Formats: sequence, structure tokens, C-alpha cells
Amino acid sequence: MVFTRKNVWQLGDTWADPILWYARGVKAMKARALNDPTGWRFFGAIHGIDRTLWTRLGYLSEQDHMPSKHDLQTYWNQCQHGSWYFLPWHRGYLLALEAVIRDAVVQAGGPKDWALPYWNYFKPDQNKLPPAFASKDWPDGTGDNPLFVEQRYGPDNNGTVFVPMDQVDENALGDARFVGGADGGSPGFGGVNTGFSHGGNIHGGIETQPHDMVHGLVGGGNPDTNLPGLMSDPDTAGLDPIFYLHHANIDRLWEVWNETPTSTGDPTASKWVKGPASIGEHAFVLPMPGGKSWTYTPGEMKSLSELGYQYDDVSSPFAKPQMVKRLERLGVAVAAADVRSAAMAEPKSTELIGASGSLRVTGSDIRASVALDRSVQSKVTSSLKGFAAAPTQSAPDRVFLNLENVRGLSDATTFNVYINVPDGDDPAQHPELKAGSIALFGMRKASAADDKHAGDGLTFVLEITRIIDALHLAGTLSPDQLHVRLVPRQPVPDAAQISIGRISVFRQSP
Ligand SMILES: [Cu+2]
Repeated sequence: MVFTRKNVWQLGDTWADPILWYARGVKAMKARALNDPTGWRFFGAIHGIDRTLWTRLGYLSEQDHMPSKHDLQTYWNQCQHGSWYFLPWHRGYLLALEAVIRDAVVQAGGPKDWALPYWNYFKPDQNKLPPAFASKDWPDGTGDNPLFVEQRYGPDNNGTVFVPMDQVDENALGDARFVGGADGGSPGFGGVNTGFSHGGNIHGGIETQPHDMVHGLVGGGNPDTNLPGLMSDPDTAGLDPIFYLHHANIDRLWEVWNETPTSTGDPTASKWVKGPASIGEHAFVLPMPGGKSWTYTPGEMKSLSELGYQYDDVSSPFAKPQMVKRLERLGVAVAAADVRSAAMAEPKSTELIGASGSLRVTGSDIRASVALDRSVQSKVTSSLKGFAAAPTQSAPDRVFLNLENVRGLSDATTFNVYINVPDGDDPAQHPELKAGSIALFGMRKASAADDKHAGDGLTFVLEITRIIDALHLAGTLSPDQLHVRLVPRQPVPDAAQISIGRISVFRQSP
């Protein structure tokens, strides 16, 4: 049997069978105790649990019995973030949750081929929360719809949940390489090389966008209590039923990337294929129906078809490879095959062009200046010129803006980042100068110094090649400074205590 995950907005009806059965399965899981490995809260805690936060949000009480020490150590707090294990760990997590839901569905007389739908917020008119999740009622009007979550505040913190299209993108699909560097250059499509990483510092391309953004935009925060929506924090996200439809879409994008002609494929390094257990660290292990336990490796997650799964749509959202579009903008005509090899080349070196000092993120308009090293900058210009002169022999530099060591307390914060907006102008009027959008998913956890983390916070990497190319074409790529502006969706309160270690710019030569 092949299980097919389908687009939630194209099932034909708000309460089409896959959604109705999902709701019944979630209800069955929610009825189970905290220490039942097939219970809803147990699964949420597998992703992550912060007991203070759970208690304050009403998901944990003194009446709850904790799981055994063995179960706790085996299963809880396992999600992989800021790591090349992000995609494969979450693929396994979806498979296990789906198996537990399906077991409940089949026991209640539902379809044996039930599979999770996915939410593709990028499709026209599909960026709103699917209506079955927004309703307090079941279709018959009774009021305990388990898909509804009170603590889901949306981008404007008012309970209207949608994904604003100007804050998400799928550009990570254009990154040819799965694994990136932790050196200021591209973090890759899938992330950087780490060991077991429950909260790493540098998020990979697809993790930053759209993954983190959708978490922050859907969850939002409670404007009265400053508590995050469930989706906004990795320690509560797995409690929201929409989580699994969002992650099914991220998982689908992994498949889309693998089908993209410029992609170089999943990692082959044994540390990735065999997973963290192969280097003596925590294994990936999840509960299955009937008291079973399932241990898996990233290598086993590579092939969806071998796992018996497919998506109803894995077409690319881009008509042309992004590298081809870049060359067209630069006015360079190159055969598609040459473009492909240039895009797929392993990066040779990464070099710092400049950096700012530390800054505090508060209010609604945060500004910083990055002093640029002229000699490094001229290398970028000559790489662009050299490429135009001999396009089959080289590839132009890529340029990355890094927000390093972002620390603070409020993961629900999201903001847009702009470069060189003219003084007095509204940044929103300059989409061509937007470097990207960032959500601080995982920051609170990464900021706390404990036995496993140094409290370094998160580092975000945004590719600004497109903006640098435009400055180059306009003949204005020679300033001493780059002006960076951060525009939060909601003003950032002082109480969020958000700071950035420094903002830096790197060139990466292919
Ligand atoms: Cu997630």
C-alpha cells in the first residue's frame, strides 16, 4: 500500500474525510495520559517540553504522572534543529505520529490508507489557516473540536491566522547543496554538519525559510501575557495539530528539492547516513502503536517511495533555476548545462567583508551599519566582471548577511531585514532591498546556558547576492558601509531582551 499525502485545501471540503479522521485521531490521542507514549502530550514532548511554559499554558498540572525515567530519556526533547538532521529527524517524527493516528482511525472503523494532509501556504488563496483548524466546533456543531487551539495568535497577535506572503519564500530550493558551512556562507538547503542537535545555532536554508517563519507567524504571541502561541516555540509547537500539516509541507519541499535538476542530492557522509548513534550520541527513537519502539537513521529516511509514501504534488514552484535567473539579470547568456555546473560547484572559500558592533533589538525600527573592507569588496566586483567576460570558466561570488548570536526570550518575534533603504523612505516600499524575513524560533532555548548549550543564541544567514548584484549593475557597489534595517512585524518590547552579537557580511566564492 502507498500512502498519499494530499493538499489540505484541495480535499474538496472543510471537513473532508482525511481531516475528519485526523480530528478523531487527535481526540483519541488527547484522551491518553501524559505518560502514555502514544498520547498527544507525550508526542509534543518528544519534540520538546519546557515544564514552566507547559504549566503556564495549561498543558501540565500536578495531577499528571511523569513517564518513567527510561521513557523520558529515550523519547523526550529529541527534535533536531540547527542541524543537517533537521529534515530526516522530522520525517521520522511525522511517520510515527501518522502511524499512531492511523491506528486510532482504523480502530474506529476509518480508512486503512489514512495519511496526513499537508498545508502548502504558498499556493494562491491557500495561505489562510485551513478552516477546520479555526473552528471551535465539530461539523455537527458540538464544541470540542480537537484541531482548534486557543494559543494560536497569528501574525498580528489577534487570533486571525494566516501566512503573509511577503514574509515567506522558497528560495532555499535553489541552493544546490544539502550541507552548508558554519563559516558565514550558505548554510545549505538542509543545514550544517552537527552531532545530535536539539537546538543548534545555525539553521539551514529550508529551516529558516519557510519553516521557522511559518512557526512564528502562525503561533504569534499573546499580547496581554507575552506568552508565545504554541507554534512559536519548539518546546510547545508539537502540541498544536497544525504543526504536523506544516511539517508535512516542509517534508514535501525536501522531495521537491531532490527533484530539482540543480540539486546535488542528500548527504552521503556516514555520520549523516547512520545518524548520531553512529558517533556514540543519542539515537533517533520514537514510539509506535501497540507499545512498540522504532529506531531509525537519516539514511533510512532518504527515499519516500521506499517508505511507502508519496505527495500528490512535488512540482517546483520555479519555472527556471535561480542561477539562470541571476545570470539573466546580470546580462550573461550561458548554456543551461554550464549554469548547472556553476551552481553545483562546491564553494571554495568564504571571507568576511565587514561587521557591525553588537546591538539591541527593541521598538519598531532597528538600524545598524556594517563597515565594509574595500579590498574584499573589490574581489566581489572582479568576480562579477570576470564571470561576465568568461562565463563558462567561473561562477560569480555569492554574498551573505549574518545576524550572529541573536539572544532573547521571545521566539514569537518576526522581522524583515532590509539593506540600504534611502533615509526617510519606508522600507516596505523597497521590496528590491529586502534581504529576507526572520523568525526567532528556538532562540529562547539557544540563549539559555545549561549543561548542553553555551547560550550562544541563534545565527541567521540571509543570502543578499541579488541585492549586491543590483548595486553592482547600478555602479554603486563601493560604499564604505552597508546600512541594515530590521523591521519587526510587531514592535519588540524591552521585556523580550533581544540582542544581536554582530551583523556581518561574507563573500563565498564557488
Ligand atoms: Cu518545526
